[in-house]
Amino acid sequence: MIILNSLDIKDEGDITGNFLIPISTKSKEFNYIMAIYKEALYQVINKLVEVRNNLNNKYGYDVINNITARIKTPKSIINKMKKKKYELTYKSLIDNINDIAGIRVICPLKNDIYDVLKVIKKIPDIKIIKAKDYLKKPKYSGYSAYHIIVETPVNINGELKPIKVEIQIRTMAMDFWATNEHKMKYKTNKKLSKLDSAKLTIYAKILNFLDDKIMKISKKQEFC
Ligand code: 0O2
Repeated sequence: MIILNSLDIKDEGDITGNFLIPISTKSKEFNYIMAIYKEALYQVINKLVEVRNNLNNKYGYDVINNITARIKTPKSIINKMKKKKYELTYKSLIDNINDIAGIRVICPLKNDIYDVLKVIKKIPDIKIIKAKDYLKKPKYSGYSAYHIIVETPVNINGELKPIKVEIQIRTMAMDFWATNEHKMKYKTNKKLSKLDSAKLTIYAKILNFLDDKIMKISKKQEFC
């Protein structure tokens, strides 16, 4: 059960204003921006918990297994901005980094992902501004998921401003692969060998194949 409290955002400046100064992750501006994204994250999670309850009641099984969320760490934000060669200003951060607030929705099967998407599209106040279907076209690494960037209105100094939140929707199999691959690739000091990377890509393909096969059996059962 997720229990969420709304944040009290204090007036520290204007998020849409001239945030053209260099980023300092220890500054009050940085913390202020993170607080705004936290508020956006809370709003979207609350809506997704409702989606989960409605879908689970409708279908009588867990269409959404799990919802997790995080605010990107300052280190990860700066690394991504450097890697993508973005200007290290607050404006650039807000304009370019779409996953400061990130949510992961885990479903049992691929078709559940599309059911969840259909419901998200109907949520009032949630606007999908970008979608990437890595189910139809997995990434070179083998990574597969459905990504959407949504905007949710956050009250900042009495004005509603659209704030971006990334939602990654994966099957349990995709999540198993991505979580382990991410840990092996980025969270240890040892570099993964080319051979092991190639093996992981093949294993992603095998899992994708199994996802399809199990979905087919599950669909057949529905019509019996
Ligand atoms: P972390 O640690 O998960 O935050 P955008 O600017 O939103 O259009 P972006 O974010 O550059 O595009 O790329 P994309 O592909 O939409 O999303 C990137 C995120 O997807 C990554 O975030 C990962 O969470 C996940 N992802 C993408 N490719 C892979 C992969 O090959 N393996 C794994 N395990 N995850 C992947 P970050 O910021 O890289 O990391």
